[in-house]
Amino acid sequence: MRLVLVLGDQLSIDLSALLKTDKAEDVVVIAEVADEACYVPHHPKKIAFTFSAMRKFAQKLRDDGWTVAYTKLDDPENSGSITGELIRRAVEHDAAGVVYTEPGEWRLIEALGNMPLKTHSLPDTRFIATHQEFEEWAEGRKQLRMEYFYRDMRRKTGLLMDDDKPEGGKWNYDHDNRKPAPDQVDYAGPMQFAPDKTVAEVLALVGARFGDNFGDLQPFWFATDTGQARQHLAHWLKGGLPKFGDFQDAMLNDNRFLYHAIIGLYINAGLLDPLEVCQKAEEAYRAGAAPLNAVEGFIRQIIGWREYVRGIYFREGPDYTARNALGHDRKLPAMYWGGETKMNCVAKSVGQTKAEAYAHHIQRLMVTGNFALLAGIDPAEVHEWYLAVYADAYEWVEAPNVIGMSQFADDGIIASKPYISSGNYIHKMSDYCGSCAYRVQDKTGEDACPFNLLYWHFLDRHRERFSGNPRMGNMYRVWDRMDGARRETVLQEADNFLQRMDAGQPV
Ligand code: FAD
Ligand code: DLZ
Ligand code: SF4
Repeated sequence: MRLVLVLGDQLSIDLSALLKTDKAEDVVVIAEVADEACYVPHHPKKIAFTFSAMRKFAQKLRDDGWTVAYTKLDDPENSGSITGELIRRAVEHDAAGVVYTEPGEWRLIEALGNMPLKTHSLPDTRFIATHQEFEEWAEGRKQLRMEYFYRDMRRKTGLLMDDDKPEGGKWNYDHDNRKPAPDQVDYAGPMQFAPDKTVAEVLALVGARFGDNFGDLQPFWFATDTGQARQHLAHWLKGGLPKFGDFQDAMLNDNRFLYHAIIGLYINAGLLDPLEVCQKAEEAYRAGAAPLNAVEGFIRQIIGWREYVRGIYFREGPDYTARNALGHDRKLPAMYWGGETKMNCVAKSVGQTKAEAYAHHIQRLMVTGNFALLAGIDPAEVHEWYLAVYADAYEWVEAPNVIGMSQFADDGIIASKPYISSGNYIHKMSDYCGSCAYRVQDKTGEDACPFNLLYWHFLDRHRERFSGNPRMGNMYRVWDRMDGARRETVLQEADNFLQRMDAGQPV
């Protein structure tokens, strides 16, 4: 007999390791371990979601006839690591070896590869593109533009295709999307599930062990099995998808979810299959229940961006998370962990992250990510923060988004220019600025929006690297045309702001 490892983000009944082994002979190993729960200080909701879904998946496997060796976190025999548990179970069951599906993180790939047991690693077939397909696509290209990769994924899956042409004649309908924040949101938000007995037990454990981690454990309402996740998906397809594209980039003080799907955590943990999700969205379009701009935009996020960032993570190798092309070395300020800040956009984005283990893409990119980049925060600290605080965060997807897209620390593999903006963009896309202590209109002075000051500070300190970038020339021309004394004031005020922040003063 062999052991079959199932990790906390591999909770799929069609996982390659389960398909290639034998339920009559082999033993599934699922383990709650301190190493995985503590390698970053995960949000308590994320840990509770993971353990609850693991326990329910183990029960589903047992119901399906598998033998499961499940280790709970508080099991006195728990060795504390995935490899430790495999070794312990191998002795217990006299196993000939371990079969597993490739993990989504180099750290674990290396640890499993170095175990003193016979191992057999299988590809993770829950993705649309194989590693080889991504490599072949990337080979020889000067720039790895997601858009072209996405078109290949459309052709491969047949999603939104009209024979060999894109549905509606265009591959991308983004110019119809991304409207400013709406006055009213006519979708009630994600479906919420009351904790059942399994979840309640996990909540007690997580509250006792991880109650001091950043993040609110209660109220806990995530789906924790595939049936619930599918119910939530159906609810969102009906109520959220039709306006998903329109308000994808909008942000509101009083609405944490807008029309977003809140399914990243379910897909990444294995509760929902990405292709199934996209097919359901396409069905909604074909039935006339959602417009093409919404459905195309949504499908692009999943078969485009999600697959593309995974390709980059595995192509770039284990050192990717240590990259720091811009040489940023400032410490992550306390406001990211809930410390006081006068910047309403940051307070709201961090506040909802603390409450929900969730913020949507533009909050992650253009508020917390933008601020960290403008302020010159060490990308490794930024990366650890994102990996810890979001329920959907696993390194293969988080690192390219943070190190690459958001912090430009990979020197432009993902982003052709840094995602930076002054307060103006946040003002346009949200209602945050109206209730902020700073004034978004002010470019200098005591009340000036810090994004306005830091924006020029960033451009000025990275002039050598970016002034030749054709997409940034305009920004430098505006800066250079500014009166010299005014430029001095901006830089001085930005420095003062950073000094106050570094000294731990609320800014
Ligand atoms: P929606 O906005 O409704 O989008 C639907 C789905 O599209 C998502 O669930 C996700 O599966 C996929 N998707 C959309 N954008 C991306 C993207 N850029 N990369 C990969 N998949 C995408 N996503 C994660 O899954 N895990 C992360 O740890 C993560 N960290 C991020 C960090 C930063 C700095 C940024 C800018 C983005 C990050 N993203 C991450 C991408 C994106 O923000 C989330 O996938 C999304 O906010 C999840 O919420 P949702 O399910 O409501 O998504
Ligand atoms: C995120 C997470 C947590 C909090 N705990 C566990 C765990 O105890 N056992 C486990 O198998 N997986 C856990 N996970 C998910 C893993 O961290 C994830 O499989 C790796 O990071 C690879 O993506
Ligand atoms: Fe954020 Fe500046 Fe607007 Fe305040 S004024 S909410 S700091 S963008």
